[in-house]
Amino acid sequence: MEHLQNFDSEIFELIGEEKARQKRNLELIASENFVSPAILEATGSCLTNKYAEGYPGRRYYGGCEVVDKVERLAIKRLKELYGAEHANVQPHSGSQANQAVYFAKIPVGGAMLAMDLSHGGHLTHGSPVNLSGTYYKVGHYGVTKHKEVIDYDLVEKMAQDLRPRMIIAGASAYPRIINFKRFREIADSVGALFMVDMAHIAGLVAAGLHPNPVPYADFVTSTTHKTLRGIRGGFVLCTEEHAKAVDKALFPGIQGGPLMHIIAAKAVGFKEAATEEFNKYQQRIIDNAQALAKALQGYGLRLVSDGTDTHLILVDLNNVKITGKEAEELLDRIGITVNKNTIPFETKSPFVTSGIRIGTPAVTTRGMGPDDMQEIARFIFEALSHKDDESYLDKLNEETREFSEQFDEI
Ligand code: DSN
Repeated sequence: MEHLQNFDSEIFELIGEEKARQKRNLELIASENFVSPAILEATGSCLTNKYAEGYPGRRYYGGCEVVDKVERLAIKRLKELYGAEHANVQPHSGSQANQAVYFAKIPVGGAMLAMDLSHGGHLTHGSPVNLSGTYYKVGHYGVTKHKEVIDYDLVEKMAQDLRPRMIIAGASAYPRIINFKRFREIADSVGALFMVDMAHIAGLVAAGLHPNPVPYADFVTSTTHKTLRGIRGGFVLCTEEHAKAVDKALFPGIQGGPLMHIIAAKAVGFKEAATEEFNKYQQRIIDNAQALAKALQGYGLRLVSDGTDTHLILVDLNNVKITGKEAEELLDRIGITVNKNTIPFETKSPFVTSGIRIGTPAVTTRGMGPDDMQEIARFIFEALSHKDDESYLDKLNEETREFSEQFDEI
């Protein structure tokens, strides 16, 4: 980065500072990961210079013959990865992928049924503070009180009452496998369209470790950067029947020019995700999450739904008398990064919360395995139990630094 260093030492130094932070800390945010050097190189390429509004072969600018090939390759790889009929690789984010599907298919004032944010859903699934909750009439389902798994009977009942235009499955803090077949049956029973937002589990799905929603859903949206370990961005998959409507809703509906350097980097990520090595990596993510879940339970911590089938764990902190906000700050203090998270039937505000969400994709990318999860669980438990003991926290901070140094640089 010599040009950057020479021209803008302030930004150069801040990038260095962030790199050191990423290397120093134990990154347990379930939605974060570290991309490969090949993906970083594609992102930093000259493709950023090109405007290409439109789609391959149908652009509003000249000079698109090369970026057309890039986008076609990304589309081909993505369709093959998930067995989809149609793919749009232009969404700048998961939010915009979702918005494009809504804009294509739900008239303003129409109804959608989606998972409640505090039960693990997502802001863009009809939260009142999001565009989706402002433009549409929204019903929210959740998890059962006892087992804390999706209440499919409730989904069915709400679908019959609400008669939504679209039912949405997918979550950002749900540790269990989602039954897409059941959702499809419910959608069919009320004549609703069915969308799955698989952002969190896209890597697990690509590796065959979580059921693929594509055979069941009319639309599948995703980000590219969580378990999938690609560049930051989004995509939409759909059946041929809805292809034109989705493409039109994305551009010119809600976005302008596609980010061609990002689309190239997405294509590299899809190539990585089609390898046997990637499948093994995804299995390690799950093994690590399950090892960490067991170890945390061994320390008496309560996990929502009693464990995990995926890459993430939701810890209910009520029985250790600490809020999610305090736990997030405390763990930051010892070099462990997590996020506070609401839990089902939450009683605290989203700024405080009763839980933390923990994910294993990033630490798995750095080469950590199930034995290392025992150590991470110990760090977490000891921090939570010594929250007012500054010298103990200093000691833990030193221990996590030494621990982190043993693993791959990112
Ligand atoms: N921000 C993402 C997450 O952390 O799950 C969802 O958009």
